[in-house]
Amino acid sequence: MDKSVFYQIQKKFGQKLKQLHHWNAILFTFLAFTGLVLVSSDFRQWLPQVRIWVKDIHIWAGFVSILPLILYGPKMVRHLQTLRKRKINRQNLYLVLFILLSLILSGLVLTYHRSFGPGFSSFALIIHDIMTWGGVPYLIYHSITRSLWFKKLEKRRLQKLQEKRMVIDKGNPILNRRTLLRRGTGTAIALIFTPFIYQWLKPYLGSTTTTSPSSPLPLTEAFSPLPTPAPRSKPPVGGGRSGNFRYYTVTTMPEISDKNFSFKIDGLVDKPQSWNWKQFVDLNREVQVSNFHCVTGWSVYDVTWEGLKLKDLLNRTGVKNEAKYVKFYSQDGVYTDTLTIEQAMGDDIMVAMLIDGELIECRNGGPVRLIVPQMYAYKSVKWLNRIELIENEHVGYWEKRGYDKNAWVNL
Ligand SMILES: Nc1nc2c(c(=O)[nH]1)N[C@H]1C(S)=C(S)[C@@H](COP(=O)(O)O)O[C@H]1N2
Ligand SMILES: [Mo]
Repeated sequence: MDKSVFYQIQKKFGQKLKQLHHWNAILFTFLAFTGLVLVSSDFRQWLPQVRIWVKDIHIWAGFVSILPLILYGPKMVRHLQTLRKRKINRQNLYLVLFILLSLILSGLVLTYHRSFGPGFSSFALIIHDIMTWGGVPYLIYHSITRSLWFKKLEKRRLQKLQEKRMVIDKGNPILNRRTLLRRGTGTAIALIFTPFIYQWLKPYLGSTTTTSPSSPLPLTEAFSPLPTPAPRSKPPVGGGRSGNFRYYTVTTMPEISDKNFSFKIDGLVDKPQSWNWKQFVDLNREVQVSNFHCVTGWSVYDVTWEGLKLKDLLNRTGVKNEAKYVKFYSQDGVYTDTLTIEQAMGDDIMVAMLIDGELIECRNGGPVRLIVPQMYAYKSVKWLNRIELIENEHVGYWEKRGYDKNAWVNL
C-alpha cells in the first residue's frame, strides 16, 4: 500500500479518536459535577426540588455517556494495535475503560434499583462511590494531560528551558519538566479530591466518636429522664446493626430537648392525646429488629429499634370511620409524609425512640422517629412530633417533588 494513504487513514483515525475523547471528557465532567451535587448534603437542604431535576439529568447524561463507548468499541482493536509497543499506555487504556464501565454498570443498577433489590443497590452504590472518588480524579488527570492545552504548556516550558541553554541530560532532574508538570497536575487533583474522599470514607473508618455539630448537647444532658432500654434492646438482640446511615435532612436539624419536646395524635380520632417528654418515656415500648432501605441505594441491616407500635398507638387513640390517611409531621416544621390506614396498621411500623439500645441521635432523627421497614426510608419521618388522622390524601415531602408514591421495597 502507498504509504501516504496509510498515514492519511492513520490521521483520520486519530482525529476520530480525539473527538470521542473530547465528547467523553465533557460528558464526564458534567456527570462528575451533577454527581457531586447529588451527594452534597448542603444541596439537599438548600434546593431539594432542584435535586430531583439534577438526579434525572445525571441519569440521562449517564445514558448518553454510553454512546461514545459504543462508538469506540469497534475502534478499540485498532487503538490497541497502535499501542502495541507502549505497555504503559495500554494499561492506562484498560484502567480508563474499567473505570468508565464500572461507573456505567453500577449507575444502571442504581437507576433500576427497584428491579434489582436493595442488596444489589447497596453494592452498586459502593462501586459507584469508589469509582467516583478514586476513578474520576484519575479520569480528570488522564483528560488534562492528554489535552492540547497541556501539550502546549509542556512545549512552552521546554522551549523556555532551551532558551536558557540548560544542559539537558538524563541525570538532570530539572530536565524532566514534563514529568514534573504531570506530577504537579496529579498532586493538585489529588489534593482537591482528598477532603471529598475523606468525607466519604469517614463512616467506613468506623470512628463514631466524633460529636456532630448539630447536637450541641449530649443526649444524656438534653433529655431527662432517660428511657431504660428493654433487655432485648441492650445489648441488642441481633448483635446490633450492620451498615451505615447517611444522615439526611431538608432543613437545618431541629434542636430538641426534653424542654421543647411534645408528641401528639389528633385529627379524626376519638381521643386526641398529647404527651410531654416524661409522659412519653413512661409509655410501654416494644423491641423489633428490621432493615432500613433508602431509595438512593444504601441500606442498614438488622437495626434493633425500641419504641411504640404505630398500630397500638392508633388503636389506643381510636380512629374515626372517616379517617382514611395517617399524616406524619416532623419537628423540623417542613417534612411530612402519609400512610393509608391499612398500611399504618402494619405490624412492623414503629414510632421509635431507641436504636441498638441507645437514644436515637438527633442527626438520625431522634429522639423520636418513624420506622416503616418495608418501604423506602423517605416514609420514615425524622423528628416525628405529630400524627394526624385525615380524610383526604396528603402527598409527602419527597413524593411531592417526584419520588414514587408507591414506596414499597421489592424484598
Ligand atoms: N424530617 C425528615 N425526615 C426524613 C428525611 C428528611 O430529610 N427530613 N429524609 C428521609 C430519607 S430520604 C431517608 S433515606 C431517611 C434517612 O434517615 P437518616 O438521616 O437517619 O439516615 O430519613 C427520611 N426521613
Ligand atoms: Mo432516602
